[in-house]
Order: sequence, then structure tokens, then C-alpha cells
Amino acid sequence: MDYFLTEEQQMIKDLAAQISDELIIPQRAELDRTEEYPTEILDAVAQADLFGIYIPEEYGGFGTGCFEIVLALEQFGRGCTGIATAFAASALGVYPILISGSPELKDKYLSDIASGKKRAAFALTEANAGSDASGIQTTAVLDGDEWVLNGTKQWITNAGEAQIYTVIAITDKKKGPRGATMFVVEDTDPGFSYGPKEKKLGIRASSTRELIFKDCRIPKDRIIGRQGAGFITVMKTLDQSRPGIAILGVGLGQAALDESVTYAKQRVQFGKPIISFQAIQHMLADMAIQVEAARALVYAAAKHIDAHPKDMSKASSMCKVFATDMAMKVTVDAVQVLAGYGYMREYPVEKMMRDAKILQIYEGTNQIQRNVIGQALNKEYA
Ligand code: COS
Repeated sequence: MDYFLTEEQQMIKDLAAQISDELIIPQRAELDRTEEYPTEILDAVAQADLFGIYIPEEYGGFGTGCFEIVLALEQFGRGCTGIATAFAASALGVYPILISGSPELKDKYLSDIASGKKRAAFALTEANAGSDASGIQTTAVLDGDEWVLNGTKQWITNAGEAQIYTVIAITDKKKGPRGATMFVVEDTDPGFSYGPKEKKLGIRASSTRELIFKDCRIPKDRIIGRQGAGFITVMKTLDQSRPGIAILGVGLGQAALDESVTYAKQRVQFGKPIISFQAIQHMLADMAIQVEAARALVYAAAKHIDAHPKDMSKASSMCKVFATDMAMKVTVDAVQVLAGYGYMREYPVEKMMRDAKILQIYEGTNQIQRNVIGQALNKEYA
């Protein structure tokens, strides 16, 4: 369908599609096998200036918004969810600075992010704080001109590969969510280290590790926003970033559909290509309907978010749930269309099915998204 993109939007989409077709797709199976971080591909993304999509022009970015990053992520996601996750996680790590950072923090970090010289990561999750985001236990205590951080963050995407980490820690335990504050930690800060690389079901080209803070000392001015405002910044960050996860689902669903149709046209059984059987046609038709419906919803949500930054939550959660549940279903169906071949590593759809699962889990499980939507409805109909 034609979504009537502007010239700039079409250029972003085309550039991302070219990187996906020429670099991501040829390398995805090997990077999945070796679990290597896609540094060279991200360098190519940087050379194409695509790390600047969501960064304001004054810092060397495009000055465009959620809709434009969604266009790029859709193409990267069509290539490989793991590689696309490495790109998306950097944006997630930068949003707290964009949303709540001081002009000094923005000056310090955003140009290097826009140019792709540095990458970012976002650190919220802990062993006992996943869906219950305000249950974090990492602490930050002010000692003279420095904050001292102690604790461990878990399952952090881009850990060990990023240079800039936005981290939430408790600064006043008595105040619950209002006692949490966000900070920027740099990879070279003393007392900061990483756990080993996690072994994952999918998105194996992305790096997932613990962040370990042992009396990690950072300058006082690395605070993001006000003391105590960290939880709100985290919530706004996730509202902003979830359409990015949703569109990874759309890209993945599209890739699974492409593989399925191509295969169904070639595979001959009972003397005919299997696409001529209604059982297969109906599966493909349902896959196509779901991919297009998810795309339309994510695009609409991203445009809504760009136009109404104070009213993001419901639209963001709705598109995340719909598009990622779709990706799970469509990739399972793709394996079914390819059947025995689909189950083999020789074809890309088994990887697609493995990759899809994380989309329903990270950046807030789809159960949490339904809670957010339900609470919004409860308020709207008060
Ligand atoms: N935007 C701005 N503020 C928000 C907000 C949002 N989207 N969501 C909540 N807040 C505010 C609330 O208004 C409230 O402020 P007050 O103290 O002024 O009333 C405060 O934040 C606490 O909100 P709430 O009581 O709803 O917090 P809960 O602890 O119940 O948590 C959920 C709410 C479940 C929505 C939150 O914990 C969440 O998003 N969890 C999922 C986290 C996640 O995505 N984890 C995956 C890893 S991150 S990559």
C-alpha cells in the first residue's frame, strides 16, 4: 500500500532497504551462527547517516522523529531482528537524554551518536525488576562532586558494545518510583564492568550482558533531569521506543511472508505449485492481511506520537502488542508453509520464528502493554 511518504522519508526508507539487502541479509545467517556483534554493518549505517534520524539537526541529526526511525527499522527488521535490535537499542539508550537531559548533556553526547561514532544502551532491568520497573535495587549516592553507583543490571542490549549507558538507580528508597534517578555512565568509568554474553534463543547478533556497578563513580553533572524524575523518564522513553519494536515485528512479518510466497510458488506437490492450493493461499492471504494491518497501525501510532508527545502511552502499547503478536503468528505460519524445509537451518524462516519471540517480551511484555492500554481506557471512560 502507498503510505504517501515525503521525499525525505522515502530516502530514509530506500537507504535502509539498501543496507538491509546488500549487507544485512547476506550476513544474517552467519552472524546468527557465530553470535557476533554486527559492528561493520552498524558502521555502514553510520556512514549512511542513519544514526542521526532521531537526533535534532543542531547536533548533526536529521531532526526527524518516531515515524522516520520506524521506516528505517522496518527495513533493518526485514533483514534481521538481531542486527536491527543493535541499532534500535542505541536509540533507546539515547531517548532519556533527548527527553530529559540538560543542554550540557545533549551537547556532550548527541553529536557523537548522530555521527555513529558512539553507540548507546539503556539500563533498566534487574534480576528482580522486569515488568515491575519500579522494583529496581541499584543505588546511586552523592559523595561530594560524584555519584557512586552500586548494583547489577540484567539483559542489557548493546552491553559491552556501547560507549554511553543511560542507567536508572534509586537515590531515595523511601520514595518508591519517585525516588529513582537516571544517569549517564560511560564505558570507561571506574567501577563499571560487564557480565559474560548471554546465550539466547534468537536475536543472536545482538549483544546481551549484565552491567555491573561496584562503587562506580561518575561526575555529579551526569544526572539526567531532576533527582527523583527517573521513573517518569523511563516510562516516557519506553513510550517513545515501543513503536520501534512494533515495526521490527512488521519487518520480520514481511520477510516471513516474502519467503513463504516465494517458496509456495516454487514447491511442487501433487503436480502443482503449492500456492495453487486453497489451504496455502488462505494462509498466505491471512499473513499478508496481518502484516499490512500491523504496518498501518504502527505508522499511525508513530505519527500520533510525533504530533502528541504528551499522549503516547496507549498508541505506543497498542502497536507494540498488535505488531509483535502478529510477527510471532506469521513466522510460525511461515515455518508451516515451508514445512520440513522451514524447520531446517538452510532456510531463513526458522531463525525468523526464533527471533520473533523476543518482540513479545522485551521493552515490556505484551501482558504489560495490555495493562497500560487497559489503564488508559479506564481513565478515558471515567
Ligand atoms: N508516562 C509518564 N508517566 C508515567 C507513565 C508514562 N507512560 N507511566 C507511569 N507514569 C507515572 C505515573 O503517572 C506515576 O506518577 P505519580 O507518582 O505522579 O502518580 C508514576 O509514573 C508511577 O506509575 P505507576 O504507579 O503506574 O507505576 P507502576 O509501578 O504500577 O508501573 C508499569 C507501571 C507496569 C506500566 C511499568 O512498571 C512498566 O512499564 N513496566 C514494564 C517495564 C518494561 O518495559 N520492562 C522491560 C525492560 S526495559 S527494556
